[in-house]
Amino acid sequence: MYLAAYLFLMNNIIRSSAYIFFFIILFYSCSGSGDDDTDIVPAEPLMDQYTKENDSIVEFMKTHFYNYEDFNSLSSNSSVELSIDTIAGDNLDKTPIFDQVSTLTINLIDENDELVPHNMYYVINREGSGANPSVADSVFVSYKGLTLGNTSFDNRKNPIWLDNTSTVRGFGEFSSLLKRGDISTNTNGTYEFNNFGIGFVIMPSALGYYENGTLSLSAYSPLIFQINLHTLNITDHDSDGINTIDEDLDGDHIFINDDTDSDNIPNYRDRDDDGDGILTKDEYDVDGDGVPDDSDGDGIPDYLDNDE
Ligand SMILES: [Ca+2]
Ligand SMILES: [Ca+2]
Ligand SMILES: [Ca+2]
Ligand SMILES: [Ca+2]
Repeated sequence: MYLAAYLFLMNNIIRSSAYIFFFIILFYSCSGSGDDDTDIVPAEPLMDQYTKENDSIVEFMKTHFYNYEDFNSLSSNSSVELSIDTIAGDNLDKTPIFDQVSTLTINLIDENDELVPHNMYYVINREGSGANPSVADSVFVSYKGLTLGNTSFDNRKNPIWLDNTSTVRGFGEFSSLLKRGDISTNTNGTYEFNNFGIGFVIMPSALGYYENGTLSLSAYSPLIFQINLHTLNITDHDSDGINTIDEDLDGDHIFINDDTDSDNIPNYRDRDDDGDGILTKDEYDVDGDGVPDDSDGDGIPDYLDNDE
């Protein structure tokens, strides 16, 4: 399975009835082999599912260790592949993952519009040397995806570009905690990355694929991703002069729910954000002082104001 291709279904399903509609269409079109008796099983309630999964993640972290000793001797231009095993037998003296992780909490909204904080647990083995990507940026990454049962469901040894707005939520959130590496060019013209960020994260399924199982992944699987963040690209998806991260007006890290002119094109894809017929790039900062213009002084910048 290819992570980027799976898009952002999880966020959409929880957030937007419009996208629930979209997903149902997709579901029917995928299963459309003439079987009209197929029922759609409603997704599990988010709060119950989270509680259950968080318990198993915590239990997993207390009973397992990772190959942390291998990360002590990292060379600057390479990584070490994450491997996880049970604390037992010869490994009884190993430090459990539970004692080594930090926690990042992501707030999701459930089917009743209630806030359900979701913990992700992570280890950063090497911070990286440059800037962090945002959750809106594109990242050049190699990665490995594991289940708690130690099945590898997705694996990229050679780095590829992924758009953080299109990966599963937890992947983008965690990659934004890592920093990019330095690029050096060798005498033969090839280039390599040095001191890039390396780490892994363990997340509940609502930050992954939730009820969407695949051939290699069962529904409601908590996920483990090891990510090597080689470099990044700051994105402006609609080329309107405003970076995508700055088009998330409510700052919730979800980009499809900011739509100033309610034309069903979210701002990060909309070249005329307020729908007044003037392109955002032509009214954002006409005087070039680096501050968005506000002609009528009403506190709403012109590019979001259709009556300035
Ligand atoms: Ca938003
Ligand atoms: Ca825009
Ligand atoms: Ca406009
Ligand atoms: Ca305007």
